[in-house]
Amino acid sequence: MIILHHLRIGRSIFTVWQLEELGIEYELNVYHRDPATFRAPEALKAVHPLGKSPVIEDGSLVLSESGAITTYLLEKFDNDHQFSPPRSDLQSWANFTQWLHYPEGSVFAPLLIKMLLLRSDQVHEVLEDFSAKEIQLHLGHINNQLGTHQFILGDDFSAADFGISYVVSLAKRLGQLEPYPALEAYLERNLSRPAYQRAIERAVE
Ligand SMILES: N[C@@H](CCC(=O)N[C@@H](CS)C(=O)NCC(=O)O)C(=O)O
Repeated sequence: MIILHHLRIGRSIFTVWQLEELGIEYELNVYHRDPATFRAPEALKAVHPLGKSPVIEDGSLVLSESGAITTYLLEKFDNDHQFSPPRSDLQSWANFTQWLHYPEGSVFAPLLIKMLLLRSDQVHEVLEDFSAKEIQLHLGHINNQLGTHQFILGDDFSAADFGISYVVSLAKRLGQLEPYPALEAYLERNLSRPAYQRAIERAVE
């Protein structure tokens, strides 16, 4: 059985959501952040040397990185390609892969800089300027890709929506979503899915 090591609060709730969408049985190990430092507890280092979450175990496999975990779970459980195109449709698959890796690869870093700036009482002009421009670039790009569609790859939900929802939700938490009502609606559409609601019920005890 898949074991998910889930840290509250953080991006692994989006992995819980994926497991719920796939409808598979899984075990959930919940960890809490250190209240003083807001970092992961040492116990996560016993699971994986980085001590971060999400991490899944499947037998002898220990896998970190949310994008890799998504890919693995799709390969193993999405046999009828409900959540991703088959590799035989190479162009669609490549496009899907691009949107799967984009959130962690490009969008997260400027949001993280913004998050740290909000915690700082000093002025960091270079970082402010960089993060503001990059956040605008990436949220604009996601907004354009979405257009009038329901989900990031069109009108069907796909596994690319897990990571995109994560960075859009983080942008919302950082007060960056106001110029993008379509992204607000997109987030609401995703987070109101029954599988996400089940994930919240199970993971937030
Ligand atoms: N690129 C990794 C990032 C993993 C990561 O940084 N997870 C955060 C939770 S959102 C974490 O474990 N932070 C706790 C810490 O660094 O102490 C992924 O996509 O899984």
